[in-house]
Order: sequence, then C-alpha cells, then structure tokens
Amino acid sequence: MSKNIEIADIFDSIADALEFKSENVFKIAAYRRAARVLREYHGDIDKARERGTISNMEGIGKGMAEKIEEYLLTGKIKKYSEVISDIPEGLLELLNIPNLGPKTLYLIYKELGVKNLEELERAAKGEGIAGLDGMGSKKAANIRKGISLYKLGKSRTPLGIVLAAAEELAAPLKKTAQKVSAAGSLRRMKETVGDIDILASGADGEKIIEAFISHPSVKDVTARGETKVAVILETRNMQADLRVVEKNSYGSALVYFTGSKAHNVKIRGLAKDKGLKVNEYGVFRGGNKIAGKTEEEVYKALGMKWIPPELREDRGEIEASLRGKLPHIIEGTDIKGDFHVHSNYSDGTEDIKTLALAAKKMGYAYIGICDHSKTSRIAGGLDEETLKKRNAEIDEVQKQVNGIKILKGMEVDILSDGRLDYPDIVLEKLDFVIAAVHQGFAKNVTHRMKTAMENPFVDIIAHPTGRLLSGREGYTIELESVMEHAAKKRVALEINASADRMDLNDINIMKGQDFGAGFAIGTDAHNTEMLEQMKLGIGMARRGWLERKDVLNTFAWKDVPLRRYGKIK
Ligand code: DGT
Ligand code: CA
Ligand code: CA
Repeated sequence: MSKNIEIADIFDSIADALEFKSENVFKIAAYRRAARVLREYHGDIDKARERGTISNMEGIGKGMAEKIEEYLLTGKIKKYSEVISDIPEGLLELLNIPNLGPKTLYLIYKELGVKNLEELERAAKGEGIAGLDGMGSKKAANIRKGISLYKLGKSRTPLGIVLAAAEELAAPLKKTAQKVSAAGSLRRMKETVGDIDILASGADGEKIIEAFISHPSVKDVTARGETKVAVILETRNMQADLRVVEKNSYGSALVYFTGSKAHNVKIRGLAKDKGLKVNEYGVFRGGNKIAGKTEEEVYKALGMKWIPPELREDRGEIEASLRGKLPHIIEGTDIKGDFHVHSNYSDGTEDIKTLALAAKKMGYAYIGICDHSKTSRIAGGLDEETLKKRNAEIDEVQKQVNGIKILKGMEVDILSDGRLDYPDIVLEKLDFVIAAVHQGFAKNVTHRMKTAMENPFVDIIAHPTGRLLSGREGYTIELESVMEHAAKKRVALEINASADRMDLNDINIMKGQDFGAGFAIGTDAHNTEMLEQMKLGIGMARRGWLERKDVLNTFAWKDVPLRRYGKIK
C-alpha cells in the first residue's frame, strides 16, 4: 500500500473516532477531506514532503500537513493513538452499519457493553437495545434492518470499485490471450457485483491462466483447473473467475457467462421450441453446430438481433429483440457534457480551469460546474458573495479556454420547508440548478422535493433516493409521487453516477420512465479523475433502457430541453 493510502486510512479512522465521541463536525470533515485528497493523490508524498509542498495541496490544512509529515518521519500519528486509546478494537467498524449513528452506538456501548457485531446483533434482537432510554422496539428493528443491509453490502461490491479492479486484472491478459472480455454481472454493469467473471481465448490456455494467477492483485488461488481458475483479490477480498475457451465457442461462452441466469434460461427455452440446443459451446441442431464463434451469430441463430449486455435481465429484451424492436439505448459517445462537477469553491479539489480542460479532453461540449449552496456548510457551501466571485471566475476562465462551454450550475439545498437555499434573483443568474436534499432525510422529503419543483429555476432533482451503496438507506420518500410530479413539471431526475451513489439506479430509472420523466446524468465529481464515473451513469441508463432523447446531456447545450428556456421535449 502506498503511504498516502496508509495515511488516508488513519485519517478516516480518526474521523470515525471523533464522530463516535460527538466532537466538532468541522474537525471531522477536515479529516475526511484530507483522507479523500490523499487517496486521490498520484505523486510521491515523500517527495512532496521534501519539497515542503504538502500544505499547498488543496484540501490539506496546516494541521493535517503536520500529521502527514509526522507519519512520513515516524511511521505513526500520535493523534490517532490518543483518540482510539479508550475505544475497544473493532467497535468503530460498527459505524458502517446503516441506521446506527455514532451517538446511538455510544449509548449501546456504554449501557450494554456491546463491542462487536455479534453482541450488537444479540442486543438488537432481545430486550437490550429496545429497553434503552429513548430507543424502543422501532429503533431496535431499524438497527436489525441496518445489520442485514451491512452484511449484504459486505458480500457484494459496488460496480465502481469492481470496474477499476477488473481493468487492472485483465490488462496483462491481453498480451497472452487473443480475446479477453468481462462477463457476468460486471459486463452487465449491475450496480453491485458478487464476483468478477472474465472470459478469454487464445492459443496457449495454460499461459493465460499463469498470467492471471501471477497478477500482483491476486492474493490467493482457490481453485485451479485446465480451463478455469478462481482467485481472491486484494481488493475487498473479492473473488474473480477466469475461464479459457476455444475460439470457435467464444461467442456462445460469452453469452452463457454474461448471463443473467434468467436471460439464459429464457434463451434455452426459446432454442428448444425451435428444435435447437444452446449451451456454452454453441448452438446445435441435432449433432451439428450452427453457431458459436460470436455473440451476434448465436443470437441470430435463435432469430434475434444481438442484445446489449446491460439489457440481459429478462425484462422484455428477448421479446423485443425477436420482434426487431430493441431500443437504441444510449452510448458513451452520445454524452456531450457533465452536469454535476464540484470545483474548489466548495468541496472539490481542483479549480475551474483544470476541470474545464479535463472535460474538453474527454470530448465534451460543456461542463456544469456545480458547487454546494450555503446551508451545506460542511461541504464548503457558497454564500451569495462567494457565488458571485465563482461566477465571475467562470466568465474569466471561459475567455481563456475555448472549445468547451463552462456552465454556471449549482447544487442547491432544499430547505426544511421546501424552499431553496438562495432567493430566485440568485438562481436566475445561473445556467441551471440541481436541487438536492442534504439534511433531514426522514423529514417530509416528498413534500419538500415537490415544493422545490414549483420553483421555475429548478431544473434537476439530485440523487433522488439519497441512498449510498456503502450502506445508507436514503430518504424516507414516496419516490413514485416525486417522479410523477417531476414529469408533470418537466424537471429532470438525476442519474448520479458517483460510485457510491448510482442514484437513480436501473430499476428506479425504469419507474421514472413509466411516468415520462427526463433524466440528467451527473458524475458528482470532486476532481478530474472522478469525471470518468460517467461510465457508471451510462451503465445505469442503459440498464434502464434509456435512449438519447430521454437524457438531457445527449443534447447540444443550446438544445438541452430545460424548462427555464422553454425548450421542453
Ligand atoms: P454476481 O456475480 O452475483 O454479481 O452475478 P453473476 O450474474 O455474475 O453470476 P455468477 O458469477 O454466479 O455467474 C456468471 C454467469 O454465469 C451468470 O450471469 C450466468 C452464468 N451462470 C452461472 N450459473 C448458471 C446456471 O446455473 N445456469 C445458467 N443458465 N447460467 C449460469
Ligand atoms: Ca459474477
Ligand atoms: Ca462467477
């Protein structure tokens, strides 16, 4: 592990401990921010120390810089041993359980002596937690629900993490194998992945398997045969399966191992009706193999057009393909811009110019700079004066950078009564507004979102469910009611593509589409690298059967159908 990651882990642990002790929220946020900056740092942190430039890093204050230096010089951070000295080992891990906040955990620990997951589970089931002051059976039930979510979360990994790990894993295979592809839920871009499946074919199968298991990210080999092997990766102890197949069966094997299981079952039934047999080796009529080399060929033999992997969930794609009515789902190349990017004016780590240049390099026509509004103070929310300055800087940078339009967006908080965090006169000066609930997740969220949509300057509703894949349940909300209202008011629903959110996900996208809502994909990037998360949003949109016309950022900026410009589809 590189040193910056080691330090980031320690900073996150300090933040956990401070949270447990109910200390100052800004102090906690400073550790979290520093941890994030360190995780994304690509330089040599030791060199930065030698140059004395650590404290120049955006998001690293003087105090944090000192602690980083302390670690680099001594291998320890005193503050860490201090804050954890009176907390039992493993207790803070429980803070990752949804519905269990630091204050409650503290109470349970103090009153019941709960120190680990097992004890917590017991206390949540029996009288223990329910009997505590201010708790009751409803809260105990919520914690039980949180525990099962937490366990589930541990067994599946968010797609964003998996994609990065799988790309790294597959890269060296491309040298020995003729063909390499992701398969399984990873290729279908499912929001979480149980295990990684990779398919390869080439002249020397043994050499391919050898290259796979000798990869530095492989921790353990759990099963090894001549054509398949299973390993455990360093990343979250994930399992990865590799299968090596004959090139004449590559297409049918890819169909088979891409799944989903439900899709495969339906295909097999269909083949049977036609007097055919389909398996991982090919499509057969009697003893004759009639297809198998490519996926296109396999689908064609069954009377279908090739089906994009993201649709292979048996949600009507087979019927649509048989009738020649598959939708033209959106592609990465359709995306003309990103609507949700934070600059260093709020909690992003890079300046507007850097972000704009990066977006231009990605081939975008526009980038929506979208900082937090003033109520989100912990996230560096902008007061009106600072917002003016930011807008002026956008104008200034726009003069220096051509070939990309820099949009003045804001992610504006929806307040407890549904009003927005800035008056209309401020909102009006922006190119677009994303309205977001960041406080009061259980407080009247449906009503607040709908009220916010009454404001004519609201264009997009941010992360409409509020859930996090790392284990936060999200808002208490009647999503259908919000979607219906959004469709009626022509407010777009966000597909927030950040790895931990994926919000809306495929199922909710389909729901939104049933109501006739429009969508806007935003990465919620806090630095240039996170702009790449657009692919996760595209994956979700494709799984939700969205076409170009359904997604705002497939339009050229002058044609984006925002209601404030009267350009409504
Ligand atoms: P995951 O790993 O839980 O996220 O989901 P998948 O879809 O990647 O499932 P996995 O890894 O168990 O299997 C990969 C693919 O192999 C799966 O999508 C379809 C195929 N497959 C696995 N087992 C069966 C089976 O019993 N019958 C059929 N028809 N296909 C199977
Ligand atoms: Ca899998
Ligand atoms: Ca598998």
